[in-house]
Amino acid sequence: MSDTACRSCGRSSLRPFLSLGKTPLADALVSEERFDEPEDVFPLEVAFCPDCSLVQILEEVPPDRLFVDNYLYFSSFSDHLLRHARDHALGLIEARSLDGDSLVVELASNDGYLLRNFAEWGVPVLGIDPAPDQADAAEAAGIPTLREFFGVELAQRLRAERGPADVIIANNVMAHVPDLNGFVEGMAILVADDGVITIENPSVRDLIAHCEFDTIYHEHFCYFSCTAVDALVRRHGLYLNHVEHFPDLHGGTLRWHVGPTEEVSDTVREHLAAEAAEGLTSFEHYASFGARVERVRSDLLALLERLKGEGATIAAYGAAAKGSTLVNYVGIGTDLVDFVVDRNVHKQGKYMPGTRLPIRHPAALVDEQPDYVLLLAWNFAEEILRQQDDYRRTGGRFIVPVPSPAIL
Ligand code: DWN
Repeated sequence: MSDTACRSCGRSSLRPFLSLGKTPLADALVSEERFDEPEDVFPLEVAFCPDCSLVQILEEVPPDRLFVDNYLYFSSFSDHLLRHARDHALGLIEARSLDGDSLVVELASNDGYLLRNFAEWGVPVLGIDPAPDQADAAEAAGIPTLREFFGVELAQRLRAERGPADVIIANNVMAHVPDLNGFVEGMAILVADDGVITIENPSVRDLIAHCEFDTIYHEHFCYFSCTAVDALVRRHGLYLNHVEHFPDLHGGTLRWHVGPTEEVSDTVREHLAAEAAEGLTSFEHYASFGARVERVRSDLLALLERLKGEGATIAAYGAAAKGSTLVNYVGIGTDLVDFVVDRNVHKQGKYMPGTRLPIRHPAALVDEQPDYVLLLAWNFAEEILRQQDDYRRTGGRFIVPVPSPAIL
């Protein structure tokens, strides 16, 4: 039992079920100049709240440390994600009859990858993102962006200055905020009475089912089920009215449609019932997860060591935050993996946190033709394997680490 209060309901009955040790910050890639400098590490321990079913980490790294200083994640480096965002935007424009008199606000709008779809249709938008480089990129694309963290104060100011938002979009951000109730209260303040809030995050049900432990890192304070989201939003006078599941995005993502009016659809009841039936509302469901994670670690290490022992050369693909959790928890250094490739130009030339794997351009795979490539960005496997057809046609083979290590 931990005396830490639950980020949602505030009760102090959290039950830890997994520890990934002390790890560096997943997106804190290391520059050449700082290669030899020690980096801060923080405990990475996950707990379950038996009172509201929220899964969450116990450590709290300050958000400006996580998302402002040298934050290198840009959404626009995935074609799959860009298509997903466009479908979402066009669907909302039609379903909500959005037009020049509407207002769409995105929380954690990154480089404008999503809002630009609304702007192209003449729908007024506002991005909110404290990461300066991403906000600069959004502004350069014509997306007005406030460089702030979202919460009650900003919501009140925006509602007073610009009026209510017809649509609030919060993709991959609600898991990233330590003050979870302040964030949701802010959305309740800003959303129009007939408006909608769409919230997207990876599903903790998929995380446990597919052993996606590498998606656990300090940026992700919380790991959501529909059960936990339903309790959370109702605390702020909002209702979980509809749920969409995207099994192929980020290892399994849920999109929750939330609003000030109770119009609960069957999709919500179905997901709540399935989560209860599968055990997501009880500690026992999570209690065995640690042993499964340990099995992936030992199996993956054994596979890489065997291949290396046979004289194979191994690289990796995707300097992802999840990749950082994986290589540091499993212990994958340059003794096993020569380099990591990544399309994000801001990451190339840097090193992975902790194990210091060098990050290069994807062309290195064809140039150097390693025998194997460990796919750290497994959530984009289809897109990346298609893109790396040349490497594979000349005999290169990919290894996926989860749900269990396998050579494709
Ligand atoms: O919640 C978060 C998720 C949504 O994105 C953020 N906190 C941080 C980030 O997590 P991540 O870094 O694990 O996300 P990705 O998008 O799975 O990372 C994929 C990495 O692979 C990126 O660095 C981009 C790169 N990539 C690539 O090199 N070639 C991606 C694709 C699709 C490609 O074709």
